[in-house]
Amino acid sequence: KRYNVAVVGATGMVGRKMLEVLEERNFPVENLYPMASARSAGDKITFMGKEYTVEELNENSFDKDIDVALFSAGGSTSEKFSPIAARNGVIVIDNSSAFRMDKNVPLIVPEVNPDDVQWHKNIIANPNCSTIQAMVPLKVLHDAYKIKRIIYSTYQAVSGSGVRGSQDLEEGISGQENKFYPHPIAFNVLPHIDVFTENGYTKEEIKMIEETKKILHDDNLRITATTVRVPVYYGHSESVNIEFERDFNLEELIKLLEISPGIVVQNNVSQNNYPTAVGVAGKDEVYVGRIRRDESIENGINLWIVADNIRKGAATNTVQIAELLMNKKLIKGV
Ligand code: A2P
Ligand code: 11C
Repeated sequence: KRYNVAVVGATGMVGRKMLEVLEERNFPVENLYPMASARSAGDKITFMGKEYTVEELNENSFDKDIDVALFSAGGSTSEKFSPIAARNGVIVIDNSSAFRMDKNVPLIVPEVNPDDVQWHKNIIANPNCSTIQAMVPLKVLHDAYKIKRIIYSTYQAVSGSGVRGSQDLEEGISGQENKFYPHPIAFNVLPHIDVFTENGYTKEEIKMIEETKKILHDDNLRITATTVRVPVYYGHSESVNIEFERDFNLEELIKLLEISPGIVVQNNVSQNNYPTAVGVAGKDEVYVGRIRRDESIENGINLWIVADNIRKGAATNTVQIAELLMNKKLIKGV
């Protein structure tokens, strides 16, 4: 079977990567419909050796026979157009935050909660990038030792803010003033991602906390987070401290991570071997290292988790959800 696929936001940073990942993984695309705003309508893109013309997204875009639409054109575009697509029988996989916490919308990391796709009502959400990469190893450990509490501290790349974030870093390095972030990002570290809310946390921190509970199906988890922007172009790094209900054997815990799909363990510190943002750029797996007991508490562990935020954090995870639908025979196809 082959599938008619729309990519909404096909000219953006994530949309372009989605096209690249679909091509790399040989997704059986029958017809491709690249969509974007009026600004880039008419632009040409090449996909699997064929040339396509970018269409302007509008109310009638989903009148065609489209099986699945991958959306990455911002929250307001998703809010407006995903329901229109869904009503037309298109399955939307949405990379924005618009529907993630909606009770009728599954929030999926394919290695973690694949069975949740079963109850979709034509909209499926792709989690926030910093949540996705944490979920892959944490699910394995939650199943084995039952997580009680998580402390997330993140070191996130400027590409998470799109083109304007990367520009601020590049221009800042050459001595120009910051235009996008509230402070210079070049040679600096900003404890601020997305907007601040009433309780002093940022939206990014709240996303990590709430999305973790939804994906791991556990509202009792105690979670706190500090999310930080660092002057790195690609790759989010996370220091994750976990307290378990049950005791664990460190060797066994490392083995469990090593044998789990989607994870690469780089944990040989005597060889200076640990994951770095630059080292994982362009990779689809989640990398884990610096695995060590937290000796200040009973059943605690520290992990260093790194992944390419545009790939596993966005484009790859979205394409994997489409593959999951295909493998579970949940999309029609032609
Ligand atoms: P366009 O290139 O026409 O502006 P990024 O996150 O890298 O800025 O990319 C955002 C993507 O979302 C782009 O493909 C952009 O298209 C698309 N986009 C933004 N606003 C809209 C909109 N109102 N309708 C359709 N596509 C949009
Ligand atoms: C960042 N995590 O690094 C954000 C970007 O909810 O999809 C992703 C925002 C989102 O800035």
